[in-house]
This record gives sequence, C-alpha cells and structure tokens, in this order.
Amino acid sequence: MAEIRSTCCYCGVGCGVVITHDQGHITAVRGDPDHPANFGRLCGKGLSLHETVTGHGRALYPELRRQRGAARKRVSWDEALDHVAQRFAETIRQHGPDSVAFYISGQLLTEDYYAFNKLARALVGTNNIDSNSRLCMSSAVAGYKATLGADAPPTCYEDIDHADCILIAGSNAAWAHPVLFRRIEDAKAKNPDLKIIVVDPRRTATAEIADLHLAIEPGTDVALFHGLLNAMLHEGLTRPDYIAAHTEGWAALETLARDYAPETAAELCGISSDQLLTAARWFGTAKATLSLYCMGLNQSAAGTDKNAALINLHLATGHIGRAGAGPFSLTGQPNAMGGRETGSMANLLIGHRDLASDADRAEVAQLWHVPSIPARPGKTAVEMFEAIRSGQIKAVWIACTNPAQSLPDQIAVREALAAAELVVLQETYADTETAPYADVLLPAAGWGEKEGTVTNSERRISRVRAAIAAPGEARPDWQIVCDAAMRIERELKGSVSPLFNFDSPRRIFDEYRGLTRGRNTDISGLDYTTLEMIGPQQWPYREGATHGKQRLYGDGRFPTTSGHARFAAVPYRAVAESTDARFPLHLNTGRLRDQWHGMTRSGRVARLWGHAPEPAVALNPADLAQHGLKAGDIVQLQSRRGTLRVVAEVDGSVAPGQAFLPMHWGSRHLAGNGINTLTLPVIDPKSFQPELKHCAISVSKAELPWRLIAFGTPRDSDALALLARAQAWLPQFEFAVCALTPEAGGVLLRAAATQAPSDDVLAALHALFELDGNDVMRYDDRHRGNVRRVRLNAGRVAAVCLSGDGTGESWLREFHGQGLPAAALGAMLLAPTAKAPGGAAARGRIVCSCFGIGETAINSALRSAGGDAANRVAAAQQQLRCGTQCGSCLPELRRLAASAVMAA
Ligand SMILES: Nc1nc2c(c(=O)[nH]1)N[C@H]1C(S)=C(S)[C@@H](COP(=O)(O)OP(=O)(O)OC[C@H]3O[C@@H](n4cnc5c(=O)[nH]c(N)nc54)[C@H](O)[C@@H]3O)O[C@H]1N2
Ligand SMILES: Nc1nc2c(c(=O)[nH]1)N[C@H]1C(S)=C(S)[C@@H](COP(=O)(O)OP(=O)(O)OC[C@H]3O[C@@H](n4cnc5c(=O)[nH]c(N)nc54)[C@H](O)[C@@H]3O)O[C@H]1N2
Ligand code: SF4
Ligand SMILES: [Mo]
Repeated sequence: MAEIRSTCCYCGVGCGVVITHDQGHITAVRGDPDHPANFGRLCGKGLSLHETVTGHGRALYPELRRQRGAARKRVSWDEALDHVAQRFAETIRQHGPDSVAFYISGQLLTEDYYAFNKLARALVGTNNIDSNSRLCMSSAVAGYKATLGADAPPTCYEDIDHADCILIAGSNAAWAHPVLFRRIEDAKAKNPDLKIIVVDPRRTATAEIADLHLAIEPGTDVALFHGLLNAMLHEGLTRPDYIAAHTEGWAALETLARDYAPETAAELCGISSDQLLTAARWFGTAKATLSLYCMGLNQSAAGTDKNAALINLHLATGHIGRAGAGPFSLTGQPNAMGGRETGSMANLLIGHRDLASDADRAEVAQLWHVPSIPARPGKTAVEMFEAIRSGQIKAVWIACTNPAQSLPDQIAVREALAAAELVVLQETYADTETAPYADVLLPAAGWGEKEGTVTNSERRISRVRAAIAAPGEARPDWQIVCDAAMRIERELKGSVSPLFNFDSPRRIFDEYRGLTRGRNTDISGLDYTTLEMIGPQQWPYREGATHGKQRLYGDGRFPTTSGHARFAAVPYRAVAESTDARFPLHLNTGRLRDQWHGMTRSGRVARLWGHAPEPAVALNPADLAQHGLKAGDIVQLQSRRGTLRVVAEVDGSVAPGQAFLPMHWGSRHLAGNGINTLTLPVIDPKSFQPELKHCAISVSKAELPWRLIAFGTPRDSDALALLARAQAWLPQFEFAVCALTPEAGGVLLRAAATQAPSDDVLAALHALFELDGNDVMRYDDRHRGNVRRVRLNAGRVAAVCLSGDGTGESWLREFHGQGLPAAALGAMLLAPTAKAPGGAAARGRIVCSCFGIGETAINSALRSAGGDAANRVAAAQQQLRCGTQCGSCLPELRRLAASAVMAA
C-alpha cells in the first residue's frame, strides 16, 4: 500500500486528495487534511473517485478509420499520429490555417492546455482554439475584464469566514461546490448574524440555507442588480469616497440606475419590493459582503452584463479588496482557470495578454521564437461548430470534452460532426456520445494516471499526481499533443524545431511560468519544487515570493490604463427566447448533486445513482395539472430545435411556468440526442457564451402504451458490461432509459413504444438480462399483453422483465435492491398486482448516498426525534449515520426536518 497526494478532477473547488494505491490499483481516496481548499473534506463524487478507475469503457489503443462509414481499427501510435499530422498539414496547405480547429477543455491540466495552445498559435498559426469553458466561465472572464480590468477573482475561500453578508446568485453550490458549501454552513453556524441571500428561480438545496431567497424570473438578474443599486443609492448605502478614488464611469451608471426603482425592478424580477429592499440593506450595511456566482449568471445571452452588474454593486459599496468582501465567480471545472491563464481560448492570449494588441502578440511570438502570432480572432465554441457544419472548418481536434452531449442545439452539432472531413478525439473513454463521430481516437491517460497542475476558483495552483500507470496504450494529454505537433511541423516545414521538445510536464510548466513574468498572473517564482515543499499556492507568485497572494486590489488600484475600476452601465435585456402560446414553459437546465456532466465517470459508480435514479424533467404540480399530466408520465418536450421524451417528475421547488432538466442526460442514458437537443445556441455578444439556462418549450403526454421495465444483476456480476449492452438498445425505442441500480449491482432498462415490439426483440431483451434459462419464472398473458419474467438467485430477486403494463414494478425493485428473501413468495412474484405481497416497504429516494439511506427511514427518524429542526437532524444522523460522511445531503436533511417540525 502506498499513498500519494493529488487533486480531485471534478469541480473547481479543487479539493486535495490522498490516493491509496496498491500494485497498480487505486484502492481508496480520502480528503487531504493539509489542503487549504478542503482541509480533509470531500463530497460524494470525490469520495468515490477510486471507483471510477475501473477500466470499463476506456479508450485503450489508438484507433483510425481512413474512410467515413468504415469502422475504426486499432492502429499503432505512429500510424495514428502520422495520419493526424498528414491530414492536418494537407488541410492547412490547401485551405489555410483557419480551416482547422481545436476544441479543448477546462478539465485538461495547465501543461496540456499550454501544449495545445502553442500548437495552435505558434505552429499552425490559427486562433481557432476554444474550450468548453466557453459554455462555462467566459461571461465571468468578460465581466471581470470589463469592470476590474483583468480576469482575476479578487477573493479567496477564507473570505467566507469573514463575510457577514453572502449573496449567492445563480449558483447551486450545495450540489455543485459541496465542500465550499460546507464552509458556508460552518460560517453560518459560527455567526448566526451572517445574512445569506440566494438568487435563483428555483428553490434549490442552496436556497435552504438562505435568510432570503429571491426566486426571480429567469434571466432578470441585471434588473435585480440595478434595482439593488437604486435602493442602496436612496438609502445612502453607497461609498462615494471609494467611487471617487478608485472607479470611473459612475455618472452613466447612476443615471441608468434611476430607471430601476425598487418597485419597477421587483416587478420585472417577479419578487416583492420588500424583498429587494431587504437584500439591498443587507448587502449595503454589512461590514463585508461576498458574492458567489456561477452558471445562473454566466450561461446567458446577457451573461457578461449580469456579471458586470453584480460587480458594480461591490465597487459602489467598496465591498472589494478586503477580508470577506468581493465578487467571487465560482469556477466549474477543475482547471477552467488554467485555461484562462494560459490564454487557451479563441479570444485570449497567454498570461492575460490581449490578442487584439500588436505588441502583446509580438511579445508572445518573440518568447516562443516564432515569426508571429495570428491576429484574426478564432471561432468560439458555438461559432466553431457552426463553421464546421458549413464546411469552413474542415478538421477538428477535440480533447477532454464531449460536444455531442454538452453543446446546445444538438441536431446542428451532430450535423457538424458528421460533416467534418476529419474529427480527432482525444478521450479517456471510447463510449462517449462524440466517439462515434471520431475518425481518429487517441486514448488519453485519466485522473490518477497523469501529472501536472490545476488552478482552482481562488487562483490556487495545486499539483495533480499519478498513482498508477494508464491502461493499455493510453498516454498523458501533453505528450500526445507534443508528439503530434512535432509530426505536424515536419509535414509543414520539413524539419523539427525545439518548439515541442518537452520530456515532462515540469518542463512545460517551467516554460509557461517564464511567459507570465511581469504579467498579473505572474508565477515566475513558483515551480514544482516549491509546490512540493510549501503546498498549493495562489497566483500571483512572483520571483522571490514566499507565498501567493490571497486577495487582490486591497490598494484600490486596478489593472486598467487609469488604474481605476470601471462601472458598466448596461440596461437589462430579457432572455433571448421568450415563452409564447406554442412554447409556454421556460426550460432551465443544470446539475444534479451526484453526477458529473456526461457521466463518463460518475455514471459508472452505482451508488451515485441513488439520488436521481433515472432521467426526469422536474415540473411544478400546477403545470402537471394544467397539462393533464401526473408524475411518472412519459412526456414529450419540444423546443424550436427538437424534441425529447423523458419522464415527468413533480417538484415544488420549480416555479410554475418553468421546467428543470439536469444537463447530464445524453444519448448514453436516454434515447434520442440528449437534453441539449432542446437548448438554444444564441450567444452573448461580449463573451460568446451560449444561453444554456433558458429556452422555451412545450410539454405534452407521449402516448406510448407499450411499456417495458427490465432490471437485474448479471450472473457474472459485471454490471458495467451489462450496462454497455443495454445502452446499445436505446436507439431501438421511441422512449428508453438505461441506468445502474444504486444497489444490488444491477442495471435497469425502461422502454416505451406505440406498439409492442416483435417477439424476437422481447426474447433478445430477456436474454440480455439472463431471463431465458430454465430457472426463470414465466407468466404470459398475451391477451392483456403482459409478459413477465423473474429470476431468483439464492432466494433473492436477481432479474425481472415486465413487458405490458408493468404493474408491480415498485415492489419488485425493492425486493431486488434490498435483497429481500423472495423464494417463499413463489408464483406471487409474477402476479401483476400493485401491492407488495409483504416485506417490501418502499424506502423512497436515496438521500444519503454514502450510506444508502432512503427518504422513508429519514422521515421516520426525524418525526420520532422531536424538538427543532437541528435537533431532529442530529438525531437522524446518530440513528442512521445519514449526512455524517461527506455532508452533501445535509441541506436536504434540514429541509425534511423542517417539514417534520411543521407536521408536528
Ligand atoms: N455535482 C456536480 N457538480 C458540479 C458539476 C457537475 O456536473 N455535477 N459541474 C461543475 C461545473 S463545470 C460547473 S460550471 C458548476 C456549475 O455550478 P452551478 O452554476 O451552481 O450549477 P447549475 O445547476 O448549472 O446552475 C446553478 C443555478 O442557476 C440557476 N439559474 C438558472 N437560470 C437562472 C437565472 O436566470 N438567474 C439566476 N440567478 N439563476 C439561474 C439554476 O436554477 C441553478 O440552480 O458545477 C460544477 N460542479
Ligand atoms: N444544457 C446545458 N448544457 C451544458 C451545461 C448546462 O448547465 N446546461 N453546462 C455546460 C458546462 S458549464 C460545461 S463545463 C460543459 C461540460 O461538458 P463536457 O466537457 O462535454 O463534459 P464532460 O462529460 O465532463 O466531458 C469531459 C470528457 O473528457 C473525458 N476525460 C476525462 N478526463 C480526461 C483526460 O484526462 N483527458 C482526456 N483527453 N479526456 C478526459 C471524459 O471522459 C469526458 O467525456 O457542459 C455544458 N453544457
Ligand atoms: S467539492 Fe467534491 S467534486 Fe468538488 S473538488 Fe471537492 S471533492 Fe471534488
Ligand atoms: Mo462548467
């Protein structure tokens, strides 16, 4: 057994982990007690990281197809990379450097990012390099630059402990940044006077902790922030001295703010003016106000304006540059920051240089020893795929992102991928939604297998370390890029220069930090050895420094030409696609607590399925009633771009007139093109970020009378292999979902169609779940269309397939999941009865995934405990252990406890 320190590869909190490994296997992960981002804590996703390193579905060998339509074949690295080099060089020679593009990811390490960026800018000569951070952080980048002059979060995590007002806007941190949220809970427990304001159209788990929840109408944040400024002006809560000394552009903003009287703004936002005034007073009178914000602000056609309007409030009240105060954008991905620092996006340049500046480009060219850096801005993510679709871009190299799942307007995206002359995909997994479009598949080393650095939300750089070797022939991303780059150079120039002569990530980091010297991201004083010795550090970290810089702008000087911060006076604009009679609902999308994006990793961990066991759209009870629907119905969602069938779920936290779809469900778990079939590709004109949070949809019942539910534990207990085989069936049905069962090592397939399929299809599905042998119990009522199969193993339900009306599904699932003795029930197991024949109490949704505790047990513990909500939570924790490990379910435990108090 050995241990090694690294960083969690999921969210931007950037928790330190300690990996335990043994003879080439990662056996456990725990929080690093010394890491300043988490001090030993991890959330449920971090705690299950070792379970993602299973090898299942991994891309193991380079694969290549020379002709479209043919199958990819395993080839050597040399053959794959020579092919990439020849095709890229050929395309560049024929159509120019802008006919190729790189679409990369905020989950790459800084060294990977650097290599890609150098390849595009220094060698190929194109700025067509963009990343999935365009879907994520680009409005935050543009918002910071427009106001503070540079893309730098001025704050740090410790500010949470010093603030006495925290505004959380468009962030469901309880689910998306759980370890940071634990710190907010701690701060609140220590200081009950800490005021927390949550701005979110939904009553999220984060809103549970709020003293004030502003459930604004979708997309009205700018109106809210201007309204708050108006109120603060009236009440004398702004800081004229700070404004005069450190800012510019105030007059225009003050004039604009007059249009947003509290009543006017509150009405636009659908809240009361009292709520708005309370928020303004808390924000303005606090000694230190901290704002945390995320995708509810960024993923909008007015995302930059939302960011800037919030930063205005901090500048106007002087809540910046001090302990506990400032605008703090939470980064989504573990290294979105590294991508921004290395300038690896279409409109950025390394070290926060300006792509539009001749001098900056010349300086970078000189540092890289190349003649020039191209001036023409590159295509940003959505534009890039549009250019691929139209044939303007012919070859695209995609790494560490899954565009056939995560980009908006999937039908168009998939047309683009199909139209491209060459798609190179550099992935850890071979079974993503994007993989079928790849002409070349380059297998990448993943978390636990690669070395480098990442920067978290608070500008802190941490080391990522390898514990085990990558499987098969997979290689680290930086190495793949450097190897390919040298081949491309040979093709283009006939010889190879030292441009990509790196033999380790350390060498890349050293070159990179040299390029930051004198810039505001200066880390010239920070190398791997320093990180090794003194641990993770925040930038800037200049030559000779002994520690990084905790907070920025304490001196009131900003990185603008005048040294003053700039107010942004931009009026509110409504969401890009409004609802109407045909598309009456606002569709909001976002995250689940226990899943990560396209689920290539989290989706392979059974217990992470407990909290949200199947894809579903959340609707307010009033909307269900109005559309004649009930929970569990299969519904058809339609937008101007496409349709999606999914199960409807009743959810009072979603406001009437709105719907919420988790962003995770793509074509690997749901028939069709995934949830982004519906979403809108309209982009913010300043940040180029698409409006993923809002589009207009209609909902109607999908009339699919034939139903099938199959679930079971495979005899060889290889659930992930069965999942892969079940997923292959998804496209066969008008509606279908595939999932892991959180317990019993099983897989679930649910399907529906207008008509029953042929007997052959049913027989194949029975065979899939091993329901075709002699030991299987059978019930065929062809007249009613009910065909039922049950297999027992050691007296427990091992597999079930119910075709027809599906009666009895819920109790059969309890028998399977809980492993209840079932042999004595005999033929009762086949009876199409809705009521459990005994012994299978429904446990409800699993709230605590660490210990697999369901809602039913939690509710009964909470009810029998008595006392106030906090007492009841403590009692349930003691009795059931729920919420005592990672703590991610604490907000829900508190909500359930509050209802128990109400009911008492
Ligand atoms: N569990 C989990 N955690 C993650 C991730 C994951 O996949 N799973 N992904 C990571 C990544 S890359 C990111 S970017 C972050 C995202 O983290 P968050 O941004 O916190 O998560 P989301 O759920 O996308 O969106 C946040 C909230 O914005 C709200 N919202 C929608 N429209 C509006 C609006 O107009 N105004 C306001 N004020 N709010 C609105 C939504 O209702 C939602 O609750 O999470 C990171 N952490
Ligand atoms: N509707 C809607 N859509 C959204 C969002 C939303 O809120 N709503 N959010 C958007 C946001 S904020 C984001 S960040 C994107 C995320 O969208 P994606 O980037 O598509 O999400 P992931 O599934 O994390 O994709 C990362 C891929 O990289 C692979 N991978 C993991 N590690 C490595 C590695 O080390 N090397 C390589 N080469 N590959 C690796 C994984 O298997 C995975 O397929 O989705 C966006 N799309
Ligand atoms: S909060 Fe969870 S997902 Fe985010 S870095 Fe920490 S352990 Fe990983
Ligand atoms: Mo993100």
